[in-house]
Amino acid sequence: MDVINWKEELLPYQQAVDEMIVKFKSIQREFKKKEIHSPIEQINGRVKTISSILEKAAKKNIPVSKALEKLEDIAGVRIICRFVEDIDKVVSIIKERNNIDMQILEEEDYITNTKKSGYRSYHITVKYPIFTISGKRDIIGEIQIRTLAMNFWATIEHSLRYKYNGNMPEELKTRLQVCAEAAFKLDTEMTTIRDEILEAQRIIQTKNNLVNEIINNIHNLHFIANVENMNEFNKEFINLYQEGNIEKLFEFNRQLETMARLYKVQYS
Ligand code: 0O2
Repeated sequence: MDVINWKEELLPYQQAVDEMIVKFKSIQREFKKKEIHSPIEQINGRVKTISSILEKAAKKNIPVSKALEKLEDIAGVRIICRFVEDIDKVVSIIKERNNIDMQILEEEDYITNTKKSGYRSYHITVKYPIFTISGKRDIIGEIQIRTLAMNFWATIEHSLRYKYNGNMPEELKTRLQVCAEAAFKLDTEMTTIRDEILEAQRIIQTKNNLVNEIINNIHNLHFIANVENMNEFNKEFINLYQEGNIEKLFEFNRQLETMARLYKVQYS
């Protein structure tokens, strides 16, 4: 059997993970910029470790030489959502891209069909094309979509599963199943105060965007238009910010925009 050059073989998987992360982060950024609730809360990705590949191949009776070809989650991206309903939105977003920049091969809904362990998550197996210096390659990867609560449970259960290496005591399994139900109950309860949470999120986002605009305007007026009394504006901004009155901040920004128009400052 040829020696596998793992470092080289895993490189395209890393590229696929990196590219997918960039794409999902862009979607998240777009929602935030438009001050719309983003169904994507966090994005993580990883290439399976060599020991985890070997372990899974052994578990599934796959020869090591076929592991890269047969295992479908070597490239893995995880999308974490705030609410259970957000999972459907993320799934729709991915489906819209089907046959455009990725191809959906399989879907597994472990939310409706909860695993015996208590595991909940939505899995989408995709074929993702990448372009390397040797040409085009299709990488098979798995996108896992779950809520913060589901992720909390899965992370804890995963480490315990690892600790017991397939021999988890029955009592612990049962307790974990109870915890999984409690996590799902938390998700359901959170949904009932969803509007309240979304409103809080929107206020924070509006304020963040406004502060960025003000800083940008002050920066442009000072460094591009060389407007002199910007120190005064800066102080006024800090005072208004500390006062915490968003309406006054909006008014202040309008003044800056009027000045910028006067000086015909180019926005960056
Ligand atoms: P890692 O370290 O996260 O990559 P399976 O035969 O069920 O193990 P298969 O056939 O590839 O795996 O399909 P499936 O069910 O889609 O599972 C793939 C991944 O889902 C797992 O990868 C886990 O990440 C996650 N997963 C599935 N079931 C469970 C579970 O009961 N508990 C936890 N915590 N995660 C689960 P790996 O390779 O097991 O692990």
